[in-house]
Amino acid sequence: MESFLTLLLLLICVNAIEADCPDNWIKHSGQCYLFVDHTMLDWNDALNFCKNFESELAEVQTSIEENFLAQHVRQLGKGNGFWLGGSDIILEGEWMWMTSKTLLSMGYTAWMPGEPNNEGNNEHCLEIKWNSFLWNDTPCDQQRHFICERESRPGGDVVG
Ligand code: MAN
Ligand code: CA
Repeated sequence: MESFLTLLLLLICVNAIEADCPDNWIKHSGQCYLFVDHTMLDWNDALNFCKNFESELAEVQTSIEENFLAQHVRQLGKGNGFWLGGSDIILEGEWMWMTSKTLLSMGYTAWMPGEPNNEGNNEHCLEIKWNSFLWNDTPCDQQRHFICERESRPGGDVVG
């Protein structure tokens, strides 16, 4: 009985330490990610969805993060891309991560060859393609899956 209680206590503690992402979010490198693949929204609605969960559309800083996203996008996309938090809506051709307000040109990028091409002069939002995992600019009013991202908060969502 005593060892059972010890084990129970241990499990509760471990849970409290690890449960720093909400249920159904995936933890990676100190961040929490939600891959929304059950519905599709336009870019603005997707951003608002993320904000409702104290998160933002995902911003990609490194090839490690890109590879992590790619793994999940490949499994979940089934023919549709996912919105990321990049846009050139303010100034054509100047791609910006809209939450951190950093220029993509200052950091890591993974554009598909030939992108961004601003097809029809109307492509101002950034999707990660489901099959190549690379980036394309596409009209912001299209419907896509999307990826929300927030910092993980140690002990912040304690379930234990
Ligand atoms: C489609 C769209 C465009 C993209 C081209 C690439 O037309 O997805 O955004 O640039 O394909 O061929
Ligand atoms: Ca394009």
